[in-house]
Amino acid sequence: MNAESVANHFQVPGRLVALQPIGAGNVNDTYRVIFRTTFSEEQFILQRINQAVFKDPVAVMANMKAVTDHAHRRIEAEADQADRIWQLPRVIPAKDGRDYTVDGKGHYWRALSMIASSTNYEKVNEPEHAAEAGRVLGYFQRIISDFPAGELADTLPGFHIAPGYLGKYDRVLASEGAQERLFAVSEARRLAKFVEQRRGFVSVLEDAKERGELHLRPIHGDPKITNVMIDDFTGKGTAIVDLDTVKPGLIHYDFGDAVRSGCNPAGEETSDLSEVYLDLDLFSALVRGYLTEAREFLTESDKKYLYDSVRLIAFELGLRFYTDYLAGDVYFKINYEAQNLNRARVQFALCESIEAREGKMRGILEKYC
Ligand code: GN1
Ligand code: MG
Repeated sequence: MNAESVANHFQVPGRLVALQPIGAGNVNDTYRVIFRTTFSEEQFILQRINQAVFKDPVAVMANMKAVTDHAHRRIEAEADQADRIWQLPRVIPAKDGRDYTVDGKGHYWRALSMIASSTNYEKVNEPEHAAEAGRVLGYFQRIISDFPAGELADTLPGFHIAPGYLGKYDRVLASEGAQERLFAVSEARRLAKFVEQRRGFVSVLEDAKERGELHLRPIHGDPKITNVMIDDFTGKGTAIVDLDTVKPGLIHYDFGDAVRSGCNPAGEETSDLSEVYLDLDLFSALVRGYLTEAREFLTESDKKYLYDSVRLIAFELGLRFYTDYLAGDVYFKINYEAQNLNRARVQFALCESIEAREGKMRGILEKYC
């Protein structure tokens, strides 16, 4: 079934006017849909859930519904004291009352409300943007921090468990296809060395979790800069979107991901490695914004691991891209040959830059914690 006919399955008044694919996202297929009645227009987001990644789409939608219902109540309760109008996508029910619809081929689709008058950006160049990205993540984590993580399904087993990604890498590396790529591409061999030098630190967060220093909480899972919506009128952050990775995890996965994405002015897709670095002004601003909200729920041990989370998540994402390149691009969508290798090069260059700035980054964290 095509997206046009699926769009009619949801509880939206009016008739379909337009349906436009939105290129963003490395995993799901996303469309912006416009419906009109005689007097009004309604726009919403329609997504086909990638079932190669999300094996249990019903559980993904149950997590999303439970967390957004909770968060919407908190947003309402605090609205009078807030310095802005916070938004968060709402799951639009299908006409049969479910939170998704299934097409004739067994594909799962969902509809989500749009965030009004706002824009997301691929890159960050101004500290104020980075501060808003930090603030938006801290706010989201804060309003879901009292939601019991145990009630959420683990919809992506192994997600952000770095030692698991290393195990997967080792298995892929041994395959014939991977060996052929390594033999043919010198840059691929260079990245293999980069990974070898960092094996030791890959379990830093999982070890702390094992020791009971860090605890599972509800997290966003994917707070990269393109998922942060900036209000077109005020320039302030107004929402975080892309909620299909909301599940139990360490808040560090989120913090690390927000920083690796929001403090590298070159973005994820550049091919010029000389542009890639961790910008300390952006970092300082992001940390300031994040802690405005997060100070309330962070423990002393949480704070201890913030730097490590940044280094680790940049490394981990590089490793995930690199592994996917070696495996023949089976997970992340690509638009050109060797795109996943290039994405890995960017994250590893960023990781090196983070390592070189460890002292300064720890200093900034101490100042704001
Ligand atoms: C994927 O689909 P998208 O673009 O929101 C990935 C994230 C990565 C991100 C990097 C479920 O997110 O973990 O950080 O690409 N999502 C999943 O751009 O693997
Ligand atoms: Mg995502």
